[in-house]
Amino acid sequence: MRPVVVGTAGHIDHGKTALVRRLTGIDTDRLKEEKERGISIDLGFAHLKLPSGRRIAIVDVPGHERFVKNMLVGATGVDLVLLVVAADEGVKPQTREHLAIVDLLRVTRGVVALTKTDLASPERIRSATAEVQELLRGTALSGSPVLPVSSTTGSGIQELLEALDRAAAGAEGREARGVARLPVDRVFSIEGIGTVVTGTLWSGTIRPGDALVLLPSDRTVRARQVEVHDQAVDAALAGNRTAVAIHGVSRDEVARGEWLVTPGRFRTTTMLDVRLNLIGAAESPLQNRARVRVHLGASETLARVVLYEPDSLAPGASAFAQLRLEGRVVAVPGDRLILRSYSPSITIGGATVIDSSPIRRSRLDVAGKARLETLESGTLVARLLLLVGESGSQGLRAEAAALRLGVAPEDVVAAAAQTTDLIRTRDGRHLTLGEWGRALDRVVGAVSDYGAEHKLRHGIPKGELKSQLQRELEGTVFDEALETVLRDGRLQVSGDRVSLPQAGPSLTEEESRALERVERKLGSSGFQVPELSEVLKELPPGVKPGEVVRHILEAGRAVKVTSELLYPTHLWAEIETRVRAHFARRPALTMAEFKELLQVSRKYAVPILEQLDRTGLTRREGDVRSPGPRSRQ
Ligand SMILES: Nc1nc2c(ncn2[C@@H]2O[C@H](COP(=O)(O)OP(=O)(O)OP(=O)(O)O)[C@@H](O)[C@H]2O)c(=O)[nH]1
Ligand SMILES: [Mg+2]
Repeated sequence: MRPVVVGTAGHIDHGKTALVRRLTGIDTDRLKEEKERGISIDLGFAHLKLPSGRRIAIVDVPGHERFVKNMLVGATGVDLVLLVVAADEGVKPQTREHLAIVDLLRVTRGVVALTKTDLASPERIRSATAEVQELLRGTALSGSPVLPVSSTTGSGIQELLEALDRAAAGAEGREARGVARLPVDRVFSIEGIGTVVTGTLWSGTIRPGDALVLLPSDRTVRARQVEVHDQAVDAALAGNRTAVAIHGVSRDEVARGEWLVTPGRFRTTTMLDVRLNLIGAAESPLQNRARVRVHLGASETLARVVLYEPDSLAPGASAFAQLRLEGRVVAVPGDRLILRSYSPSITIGGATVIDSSPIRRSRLDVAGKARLETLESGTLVARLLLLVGESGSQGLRAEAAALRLGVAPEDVVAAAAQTTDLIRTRDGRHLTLGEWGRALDRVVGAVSDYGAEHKLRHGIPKGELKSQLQRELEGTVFDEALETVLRDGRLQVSGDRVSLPQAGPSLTEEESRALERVERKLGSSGFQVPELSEVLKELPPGVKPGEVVRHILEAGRAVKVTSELLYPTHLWAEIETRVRAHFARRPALTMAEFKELLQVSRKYAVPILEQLDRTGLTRREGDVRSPGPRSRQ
């Protein structure tokens, strides 16, 4: 069964706490001051088993107008509201304010308890019932059942339990998949256990042993023990009133308003783009740049409201706006928050988070407005396409998209599978098809540009290509794009070099003639090859010597022994054949023997032998060479 949290609401002294005690046997007024003054000040917590067997948690809130900010903390995360109205007094200011708050938080299920019926005449009970029904009209709680009860005599309590059971059965569940997110509404410490935080788990699951982080303070902690309904559990699920004993912080380092979340998955922000709704009962229009109190989860943060369109917003109206917060908050699209005026603190409206990492701006252009409209009410596929499009060639991972869209990563993967306009890279990035096509074109284009610029080279080394494009294409995106164009035959690779297919180096006639001449020269005097610088002197003015040498080497037409000695490949092969033949007869090769073998002077013999050592055909041992590892192949 889905966990359900019931929150009380209603005017001071109307009997919320007495009713909770009657229902659960738990006195939620724990503080000494509450006992002394006979009113609730802070939140109280209880739980109960309904007739169906369903367990529910109850958050009892204070009705006093000075403690509405505590009520707000209690109301956040509530699935079902238990609105308490005393029959003898009827609807009062905080009846209205609390109702407005739960309505702004989009709590859509409710039960009204008309309390203190033992103090009211049947006629009074009837008129109070009608008054409440009238009040509910036009809110999400319109049509909720109104049940007359007395906490003193117990009359109507059974019927109320049954009504709660029916309402709880229809409550929507929360997202137990995905990342854990719990607004901390209470912190205390227990001897021998340490710091304990409590709250309603908004999403995900928390298990003993989980690594978690507190935001915005950014403290890493570990869950030691997890409790739901005062019982240790293996896992608290989304929707559970949860107590977590945490290791890693002292009681003084945590406060109400922080979030206990999965590490590395949430970013705090000081700006939010929202849909703002001013309540109809607001006393005056909301002015652009007004300073307000933003209540989100258990947090309260001051902010300025930047109204994008009108300069002021009339009571009952709604508009896109940007909240510039004075502190950091943890927000996800779809989150609902409450706005109260700075002074006096009165509830003036609510807002729904649309973009939790917006750009700073004061006006919306047509495109900006269309974008917010899509993010607000587009399909998940449309919203995903929009964000992926904005991520460019970086791409957007499912987890990051999920947080920016306020859904579970699985939903992002499913949405991505529904459209042919996205591709998913091997490392999990989503790119639009257009962006992917551009990435492929960039890779091919860079190779083609390189070929045009360096006609004598056999393509561009992969590493060089990658670093050339690193500003435009993220490393893994590059790797996969290159692989794709190679597979599609748009490029070819030979060794480490990438080139256009069939695009050997294209030489001008002059260049190829020069090249031939150099090769002929190098091969014209046996093993005593002429010095390279001498050969290159004869090149015509338009041909670059360095390019010619690189071309010859890359084409495998010569072996470089020193910067001055290039041996045409057929000559080099002959040298190696002679050395192998020598080792077939003798175990060692002296310098004198080698000079004899090739009919060359020491000037050639030394560098050639060193090259043979380097390539492993020979191994130097003092003055003689013995067969190297390659000689056995
Ligand atoms: N006769 C009678 N008295 C009630 C009933 N319910 C509550 N009371 C009394 O009304 C007073 C206020 O009740 P609470 O339950 O503290 O009211 P509350 O709504 O929790 O008040 P706050 O938390 O301060 O907003 C107490 O003295 C209760 O004993 C009822 O059904 N009948
Ligand atoms: Mg109370």
